[in-house]
Amino acid sequence: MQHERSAAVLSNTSLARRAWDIRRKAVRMGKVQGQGYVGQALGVADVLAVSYFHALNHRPADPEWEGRDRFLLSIGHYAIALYAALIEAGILPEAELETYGADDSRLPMSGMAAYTPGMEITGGSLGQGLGIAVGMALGLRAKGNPAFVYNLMSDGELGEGSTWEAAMAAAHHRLGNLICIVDFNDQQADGKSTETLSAEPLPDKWAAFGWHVQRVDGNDLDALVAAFNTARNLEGDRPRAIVCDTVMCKGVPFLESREITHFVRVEADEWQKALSVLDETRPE
Ligand SMILES: Cc1ncc(C[n+]2csc(CCOP(=O)(O)OP(=O)(O)O)c2C)c(N)n1
Ligand SMILES: [Mg+2]
Repeated sequence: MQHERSAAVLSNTSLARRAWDIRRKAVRMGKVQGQGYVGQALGVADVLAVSYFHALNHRPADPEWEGRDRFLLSIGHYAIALYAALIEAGILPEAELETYGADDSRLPMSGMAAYTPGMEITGGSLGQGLGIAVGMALGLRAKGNPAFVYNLMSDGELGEGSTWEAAMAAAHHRLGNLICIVDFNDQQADGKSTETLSAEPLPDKWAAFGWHVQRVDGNDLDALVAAFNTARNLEGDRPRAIVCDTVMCKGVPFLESREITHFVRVEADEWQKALSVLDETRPE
């Protein structure tokens, strides 16, 4: 099977607009429910924009197309971020945004594969995504399918032993079709990741496990595009990790500067305020 490219490759200016749109959609969903992991969504929006509008080979009108690159959301609590990207990509209709978190919605607050087109796995139990990605990458290779498997995980998941078992297996099986993205926002439920259970020096760890590794500013679109290009085009069969240093609540300064925690506190009147702040910074 040829690895045809069907996703539009856009300029970085357009990517900035896509990232902005993803942020705005995530905040709109948070406003609907009055809650949601919006700090994570704002932080990872650039990574998702580059994934869905530059790197992924996919067909929005046919989310189950066999040749698609698989994008696994290991972190089920980031579902609000992925829904925003799936809506932006045209995989989900925009009107469904209003149903976020409601009974019978296809957009439950934690990601569930059975509910949502484009949600490849049910990833809420942390530390499972990379193992599933290894199995998928092995399966695709066995079928002669040249698609990539992307696994988006968090820095909190680096403390799960299962992540490192999967990392070891990926290198052992020479899974050059596997790209693991770590959203390193230096936050987890108990505080800063580097103070709770540090995984540093993180690039050295991935490298020691036999992976090709890059570490980039995960809110820099140019750096992300370059890193994804390198990961996709790398010769050889090492699995590839991209550690993305991101800022929680990126793009909404009054939230960025708040004492950030896993559960960023957004007061009832602040959802609209956050939308207004974004509206002032809309890229062309
Ligand atoms: C196996 C497992 N243990 C605990 C949890 C509860 N939990 C949900 S999110 C989270 C924080 C994990 O760290 P990270 O994803 O880096 O947090 P964030 O950046 O979103 O603050 C925890 C402990 C879980 N979902 N799964
Ligand atoms: Mg984190």
